Amino acid sequence: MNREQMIEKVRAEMPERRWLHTQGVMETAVILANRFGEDAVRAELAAILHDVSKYWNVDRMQKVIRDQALPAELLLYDKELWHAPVGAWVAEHEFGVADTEVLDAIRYHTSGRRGMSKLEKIVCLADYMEPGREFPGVDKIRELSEHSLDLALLAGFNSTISFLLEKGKRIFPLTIEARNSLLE
Ligand code: DGI
Ligand code: FE
Ligand code: FE
Repeated sequence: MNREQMIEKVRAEMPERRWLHTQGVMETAVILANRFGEDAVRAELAAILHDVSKYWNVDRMQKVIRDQALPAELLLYDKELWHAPVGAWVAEHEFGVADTEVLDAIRYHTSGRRGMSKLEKIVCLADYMEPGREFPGVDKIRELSEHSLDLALLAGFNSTISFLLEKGKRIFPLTIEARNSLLE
């Protein structure tokens, strides 16, 4: 599948506003890749696909998690986390993506994890700070991203963790590990 076909197929999976978000993540991921010395084509590919299953219903995501033996622990945490590993599976099996690092960038774009690759960090950070994003602290994240991928991403995880604490929600262990790992 070529880039244009992929874009059309992803676009058909989501409402227009999510497609606008995806385009913002694509542009931002390319800028960050060029800034921090990563392959912009792979960063853009991961960005195109990162939210491909965001609008799947819960049953459909649960089925992929169970049938494809994705980590069952996910089912104990917020369902907002599920579209990332499910998306990686879809990217591989429905879009023919074979690059495991691109697949991991999709898989960990929401939760993060310990010892993230540069490509994983870029996609995760682009998702936080694309031009359409508005939340308290996003401008600080954009500012930090001018110089430091790690400090900007750390600020992103801090903001998510604070948000989850405020809402009284559980925090997926990989997110805690991602934050600790950036602090080390
Ligand atoms: O899919 P997007 O909206 O573009 O962004 P995302 O994939 O980063 O999803 C973020 C949502 O996931 C955000 O509303 C917070 C929620 N979430 C729930 N539990 C956790 C979590 N995010 C992280 N990083 N860790 C969690 O434990
Ligand atoms: Fe997402
Ligand atoms: Fe996203």
